[in-house]
Amino acid sequence: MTATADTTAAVEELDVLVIGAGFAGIYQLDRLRDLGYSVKIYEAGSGLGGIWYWNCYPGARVDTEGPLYQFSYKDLWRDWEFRELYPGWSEIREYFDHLEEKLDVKKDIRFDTRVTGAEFDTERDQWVVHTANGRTARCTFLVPCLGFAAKPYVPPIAGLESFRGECHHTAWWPQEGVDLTGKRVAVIGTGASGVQVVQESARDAAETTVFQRTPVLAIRMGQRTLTPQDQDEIKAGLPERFAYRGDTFAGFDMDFIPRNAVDLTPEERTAEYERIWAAGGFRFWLAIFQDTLFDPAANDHAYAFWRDKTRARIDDPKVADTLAPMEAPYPFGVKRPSLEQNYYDVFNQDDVHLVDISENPIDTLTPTGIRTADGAEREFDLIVLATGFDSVTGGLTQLDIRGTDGTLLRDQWAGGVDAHLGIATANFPNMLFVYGPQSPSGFCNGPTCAEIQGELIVETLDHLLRNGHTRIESTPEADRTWSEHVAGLVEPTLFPLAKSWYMGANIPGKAIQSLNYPGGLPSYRQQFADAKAEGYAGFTIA
Ligand code: N01
Repeated sequence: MTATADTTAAVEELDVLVIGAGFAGIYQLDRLRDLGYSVKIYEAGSGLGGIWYWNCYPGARVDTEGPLYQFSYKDLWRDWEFRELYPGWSEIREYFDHLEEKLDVKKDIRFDTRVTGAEFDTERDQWVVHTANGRTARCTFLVPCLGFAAKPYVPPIAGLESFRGECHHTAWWPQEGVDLTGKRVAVIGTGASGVQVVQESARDAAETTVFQRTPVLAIRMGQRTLTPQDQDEIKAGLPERFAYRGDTFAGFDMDFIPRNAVDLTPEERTAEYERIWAAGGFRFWLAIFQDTLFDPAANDHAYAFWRDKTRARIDDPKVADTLAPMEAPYPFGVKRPSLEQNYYDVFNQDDVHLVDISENPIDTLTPTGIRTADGAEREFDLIVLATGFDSVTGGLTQLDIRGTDGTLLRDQWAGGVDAHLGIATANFPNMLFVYGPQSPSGFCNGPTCAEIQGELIVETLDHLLRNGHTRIESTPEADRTWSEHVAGLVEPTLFPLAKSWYMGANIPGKAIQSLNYPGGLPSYRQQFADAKAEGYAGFTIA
């Protein structure tokens, strides 16, 4: 990308520079501005929304119920209604317009301003931050709010450059959109993004071919348009649901059933499965029996229920074997189970084809299409790379951020992340990241985390600035202890058994570790509160 030089300003001096104008960044800007600090957001995109600015591919839609996918503070929810239970990206962008109307944030955001790097000035205890358009800022505190999916992953597929049709990664989708009508579309990747594109493509395109390496275990969304009566009920219940979401594992209004699947009779178990399945959404994942993500036997029960529900919708047994095999391809729920509306049904259409690339890998892209190892060549007009992200850490490590000893953050973390409380790392003082590595981030509903973890960071910054502190840095010991704590929490779970982005295993060569805090939001809040009560234990403050 070429950046237009921004030569309008001299060096901008700030208390806090926030990177990213998604939920987390907007919360930081608004709260810190209220407290009287000088703060700005630098945002690479041209509009608000963060992930919802970049991810505008066909079918992009949130997997959280809309009413819970919004801020609870400042009564911003009182005059906002999502039209669908699971809103699509354009409706979510309307929500960000609503935030602008209420909070007037844009005046303190520099759009089209991609941060490229930063170094710490130890003389003045300031970050010196650089952007692609030639701007420089000096700030006491740097607060990256990059989200966990800020660095798209494009696998090294042979011949990628030779393809002469259109080819887009889902997270670099053209803002003006791409009309699928009448096209021959290939979708590579079947995570949440792939599932959503396939559903749209199956409706609009002439032919859709899905290249699947590992089956996604997608669950029933239960999408619906919300009626005026729904809206009234939602409004009435929201304060309670907002209050509850901070006490749940993942920041939703649901939590695990405090019973073990293995202790129940088959009839009791099935009755519960049917109940949560019918309710839809993430309930068949985050409101399931508490042993599901720990005990292989419990997990097998959940998988068998999912498999039977799913296979019943697929006409061709061979296709069913690829999409929903009799044996679990990995434990249920340890790769993210996307929500689907008609994903499995579309494979019954004559114009939707499935290629199992675990058996028959992609050999190369050609100028006109894709050749697989069996020699078959298929022609396409559009190839969609739904191949995911260098998640959680990639957004930070792609920047040239240098610590006090000159080390780049990506080099410091090359062998794995150590980040005290998931907000800071030694050698990089005054940089506190929201929704970052080793915090609840990818395991937590975004707006919940932006508010709850975000407020903990706002309080920390306010404490420092109000008391004239100019420097905070986590100690290497505290970073290591937190990492060991995270590793200890994930070890008894089934998460390490799948090659997922949760474990960094989707990127060749990336260190394998839990990138999110697996202890749940309440435990995370408690640990933060304990550290704070002990005068920010694990940090040196000057
Ligand atoms: O990415 P993914 P995503 N050759 O990493 C395949 C959030 N999100 O963008 O499983 C062929 O899940 C890869 O195969 P495998 C959500 O948290 C939310 O879909 O590694 N295929 C996989 O199928 C989600 O979890 C929403 O074998 C290759 C796919 O690409 C996260 O973002 C919507 C390959 C990547 O799946 C990421 O989702 C979208 C290769 N070389 C995203 N490399 C909603 O809320 C990778 N793949 C709705």
